[in-house]
Amino acid sequence: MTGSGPAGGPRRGDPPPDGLLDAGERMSLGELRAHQLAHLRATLRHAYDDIELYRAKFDAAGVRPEDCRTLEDLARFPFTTKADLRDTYPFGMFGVPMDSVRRIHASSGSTGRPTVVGYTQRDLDNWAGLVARCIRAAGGRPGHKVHIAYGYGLFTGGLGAHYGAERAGCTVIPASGGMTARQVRLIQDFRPEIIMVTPTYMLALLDEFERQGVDPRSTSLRVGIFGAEPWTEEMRREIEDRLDLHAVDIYGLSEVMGPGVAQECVETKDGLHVWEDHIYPEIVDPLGEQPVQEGELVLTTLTKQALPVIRYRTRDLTRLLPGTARAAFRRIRKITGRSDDMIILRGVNVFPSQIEEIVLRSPAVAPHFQLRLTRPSRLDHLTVVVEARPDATADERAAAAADIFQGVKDGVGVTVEVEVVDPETIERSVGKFRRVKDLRTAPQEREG
Ligand code: DLL
Repeated sequence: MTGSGPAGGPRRGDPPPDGLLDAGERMSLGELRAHQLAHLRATLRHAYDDIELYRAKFDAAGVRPEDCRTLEDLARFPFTTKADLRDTYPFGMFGVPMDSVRRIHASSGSTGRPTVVGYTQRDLDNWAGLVARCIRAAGGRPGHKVHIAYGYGLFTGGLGAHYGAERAGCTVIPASGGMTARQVRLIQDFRPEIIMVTPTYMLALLDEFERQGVDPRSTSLRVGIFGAEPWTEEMRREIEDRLDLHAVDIYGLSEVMGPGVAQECVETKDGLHVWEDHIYPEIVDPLGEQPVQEGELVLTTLTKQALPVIRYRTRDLTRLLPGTARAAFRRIRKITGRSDDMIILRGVNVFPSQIEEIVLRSPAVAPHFQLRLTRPSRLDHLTVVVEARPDATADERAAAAADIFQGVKDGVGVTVEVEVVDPETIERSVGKFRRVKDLRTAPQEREG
């Protein structure tokens, strides 16, 4: 879907009326920079005074909070990584007494200890305010119903979206993830205008609509706010075409806050505005740690009390772009992948999103695919396993396999095997989907 939007919903070129922008969004660039510097200095002071790990790191690097006189001085301070949070598990990086912590979330962490994060009441208020801002930027308005299918629980997706939607004056339908058939019935019966869900689970919901004989384009949904995992422009087109809604991107991570760190505006759909009045972005070279235009996103919180983070290495790869729909806030380009998701195949860096672009161009296959990494001999071998569309003929399936093989060879520069499998044979996720299945017996050291 391009051009004007679906009937009854926001249209492209329809920014929120001025009355719907909050005070942070109305700051001029000069006001924003002054606000950032004041809050950055206070955050560095808070981290140094109240959190042992930061004091040790700053001392080791020979910097003190008062050395930060301009925003550029932040580059003199040490980075924070996920390992710092793991090493101080569970609460060692909290900067306030435990009785001021109102909520805890944790990221599951595929290996080892989870990372635990905490929020004061003010942190929760700020978070809800930022998610509300995201929902308005996506076209949400007071009175809209928001179906939330991000998981509730320790994951920040469900509750983060929930309080933001309430703050935006919307009616929340807290569906959480799973029970796909029921989700579809709820959407039919409650008629929400907005859905917040991972893009891969949206695909599972779409299939379920079709299975129940419901045309997804006939639903009440007008806006989808998709995040928690990478997704491509090709995926946006697929979802917008099948659902007749605006698909916009929301970014965030638990260590920094949760969903709502950055958001795409519906009127431009040109990358995600970082809400810089609360979070300060930098881009560094993932290996050399030098500032660069394109590389790893590094984030510093400016207002957080319970868990301030200084120069957090997100591992997410993107670039910073000037503001558009919200002029003072810089944008990040859609995240193409994480440095830890990168597969190095015979010396070539391969990201799952590159394969997604190619797979989604093939009309005979469905957007459900997985990458299987094996090591049959001494060399790694990548198989793209992708589902056929239900109506695809054997010839069409063979042609799709050949197209994907050639597309990956020409576009990415590696030789892969392509297996087109029957519909409904690849596992579905109800939240974040693990695109890469690593079946090598001795996994290679991953970058990052
Ligand atoms: O995924 C928070 C979230 C919930 C964001 C709901 C958006 C919507 P974590 O579980 O800590 O938090 O995972 C954070 O997920 O570092 C990225 O690698 C990835 N990620 C999140 N949003 C996007 C996005 C939540 N829009 C990690 N595009 C991040 C690409 C994303 N990757």
